[in-house]
Amino acid sequence: MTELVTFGETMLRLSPPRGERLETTSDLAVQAGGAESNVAVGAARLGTDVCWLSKLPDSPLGRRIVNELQSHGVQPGIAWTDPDASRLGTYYLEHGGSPRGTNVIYDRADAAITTVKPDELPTNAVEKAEWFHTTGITPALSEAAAETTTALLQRAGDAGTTRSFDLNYRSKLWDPQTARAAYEDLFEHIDTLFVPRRDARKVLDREGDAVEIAHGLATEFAFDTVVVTRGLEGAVALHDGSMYEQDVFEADTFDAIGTGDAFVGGFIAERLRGGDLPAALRWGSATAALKRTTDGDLAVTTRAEVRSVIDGESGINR
Ligand code: KDG
Repeated sequence: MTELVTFGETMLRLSPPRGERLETTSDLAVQAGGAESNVAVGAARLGTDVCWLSKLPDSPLGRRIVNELQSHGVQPGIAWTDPDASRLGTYYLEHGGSPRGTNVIYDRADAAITTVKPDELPTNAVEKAEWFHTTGITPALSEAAAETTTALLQRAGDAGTTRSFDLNYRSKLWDPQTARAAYEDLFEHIDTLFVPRRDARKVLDREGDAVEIAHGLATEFAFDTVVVTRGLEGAVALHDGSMYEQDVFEADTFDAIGTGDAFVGGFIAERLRGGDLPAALRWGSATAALKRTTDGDLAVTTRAEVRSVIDGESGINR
């Protein structure tokens, strides 16, 4: 039975090799990338039965995305569209290096998902699953995507499915005021909120440290669990009145994109296996550390590797 369902846009990620510029490169690595499918892959690789819902053009490009995600064990629940009437979103990623930042360029306007409707998706998967996850990127894509996000969260809630939401504010998609209003409308449907501390400050106008932010949000919106992530300073989680803290596991950062999604995938996978909050934070943090060591959006890892990180074992395996 499907344990976890995620919903959102997946794009083709096109990136030049490190040290090359988009302006001049003749090589682009082609990979699948999208916050909600990144979470799906992270959890599937750890043994969770996962279905990812999306809308894609029925073209070689749409099938390319599905093939890649399926290869990691994710079951697709796709509304396929006429490829002549819709398109696949793409994003370009140019890796940075001090003093030049990493640059993301979206080319996703009018992608197939911008016309998504709940009834063209296999929403019974959401009702039957134990957990439903989506992010604050999806409602930024279009009115239809925002309405579908609300409808799926409502259906999940009515069916008793646990619902989680990662704020994932993207400044290239909308402004903080519009995003905040949309997020706050969704909060009544959310059980577990993941929120990067910088987004809580910038978009939700929260002050104070991560612990104060978690308490403030849990009190105001009655979340069951609030996880505030702090980049390299680790994460805190408030659940049932108790606060838990988790450091990051050290890792050489090869590619940071997708780290937050890997954390969420590891966290949900462990909660679904019956792990408590501290265990879920450890699994999230260790999965995120492993993600940082590899190229691409996806946390291509195994349970054994995550366990080794948690147990402090690393080095050469022979
Ligand atoms: O969290 C990683 C995402 O930012 C990346 O996969 C692209 O989904 C993406 C987005 O909308 O930024």
